[in-house]
Amino acid sequence: DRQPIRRALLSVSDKSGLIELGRALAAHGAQLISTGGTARALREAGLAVTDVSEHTGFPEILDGRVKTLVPQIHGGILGRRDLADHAVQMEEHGIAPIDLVCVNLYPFAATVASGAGWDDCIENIDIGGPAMIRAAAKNHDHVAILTAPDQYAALTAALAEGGTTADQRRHWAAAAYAHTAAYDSMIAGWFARQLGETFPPVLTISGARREVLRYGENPHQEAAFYVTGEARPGVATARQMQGKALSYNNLNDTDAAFEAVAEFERPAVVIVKHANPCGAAVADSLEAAWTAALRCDPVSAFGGIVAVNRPLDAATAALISEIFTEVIVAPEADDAAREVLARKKNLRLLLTGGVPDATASGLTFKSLAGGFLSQTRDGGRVGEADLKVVTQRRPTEAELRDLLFAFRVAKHVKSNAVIYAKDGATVGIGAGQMSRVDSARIAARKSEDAAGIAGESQALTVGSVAASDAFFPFADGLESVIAAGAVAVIQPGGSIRDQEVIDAADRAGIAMVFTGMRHFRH
Ligand code: 93A
Repeated sequence: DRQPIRRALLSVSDKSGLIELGRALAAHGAQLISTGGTARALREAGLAVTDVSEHTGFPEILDGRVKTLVPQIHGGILGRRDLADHAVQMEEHGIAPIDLVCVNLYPFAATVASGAGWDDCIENIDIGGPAMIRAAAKNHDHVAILTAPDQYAALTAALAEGGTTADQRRHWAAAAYAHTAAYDSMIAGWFARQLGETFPPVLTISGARREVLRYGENPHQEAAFYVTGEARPGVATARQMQGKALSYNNLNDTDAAFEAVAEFERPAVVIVKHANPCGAAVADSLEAAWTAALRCDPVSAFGGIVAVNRPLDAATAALISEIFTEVIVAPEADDAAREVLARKKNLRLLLTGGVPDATASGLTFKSLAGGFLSQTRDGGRVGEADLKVVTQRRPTEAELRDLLFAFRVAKHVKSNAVIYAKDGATVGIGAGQMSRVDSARIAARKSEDAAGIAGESQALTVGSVAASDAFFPFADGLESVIAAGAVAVIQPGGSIRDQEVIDAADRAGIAMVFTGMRHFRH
């Protein structure tokens, strides 16, 4: 049931692989029909080509806006070969059947990325190309449609076998509609951005499939990784330098870790387990930050994901590789660090080329049955000037620094989040509990465990500061933080019982500041 190709229409902006394809088609006796630039390229390679205008008897007009949008082309693509009536009509109007359409579109994305103005972008919206692609894909029973150079080899191989199979043509048709859908989403997204619409009536997000993953969150779930093309440095743009393939959970956790570490200006390390930080620290060097971050919860750090916000050096790499680590993500790594890590064959190293702007705008998505939620990324940040001291005691300078650090970490911990910190490092993290008191207690208990491992006599939370991602609805959460030994607290404030909470702080003689900003993360 193989179908030979007698006539092929080639019209491509991306001309890679074109000549080889043209040669293969010509070698199998196909007539080549092409638009301006494509015809020129084929001719220069010595191939015989019929110009579209010659084939249709109609010139390319309106500066090329109308090249292929004519019945001779679309009739040739859409006519059914199995209906006598279609054959009669085509004959009557002098329309020759086209068996292969090979088209890729005007480079709209590249034009936008180059910083081109409105008119240039509009001119790079391809109309004739998508029309031919969609037509050929619809008539896949009789027409093969190629939309990407990486499909050419299969076509060439099929020619040698006598033609394309129905199965091939169906797969190419599916890819063709994905191609035009992604193209139009890209244009719709560009319009929405130009018009300042964050949430247009229909939100079109398009992603290209990067990889089908081995499985999803669990082995019985299927999964794939799609990339949207956003230039934000991170997991989607990273180069993997070594190690096994990344799993669904690896990708998710690595993203969480890298987004968190991007919050800090000083050298910083964040260790993530199950999408939550289990240690975070800033210091004068990555090495010092790693040691401090690890101390917070060395038990959980086993098999964790480590993110750093500076080029990775050999000393830090050596320390990290002392414990079992799934992934390291860094903006860069020097040769010595690469050499150290190369000894750990399974360890995955991702280099992102940069650190994202934690305050940059962007959208996030969350799926729910029958739809999805979208919101702007939590780029919110509080500085010293935003803080309101609500207690009699004011935080010291050192406490203030730790409070702001802890609140930034809190933003990346699943709610309810309570974080204890000291000297630029977390010393206790309570995440994802249904009650804030539980988060406070769990963080303190984990800190006691960590102190035990470090051989220290008292929990690391003694003399620490504490951050809460949302207000304390009752005094009990704060009392539990005080019981753990915290001497200063940062929280959004805004509860109707704020006064009870402030009174509890004053009774204990601790300092408390309100941020006025909440950082829920679910
Ligand atoms: O300007 S168009 O929207 N009008 C058309 O009729 C048309 N036909 C093909 N763009 C059109 N094309 C596009 O031209 C193809 O999709 C392809 O990307 C490009 C190839 O042009 P050239 O062969 O001149 O390089």
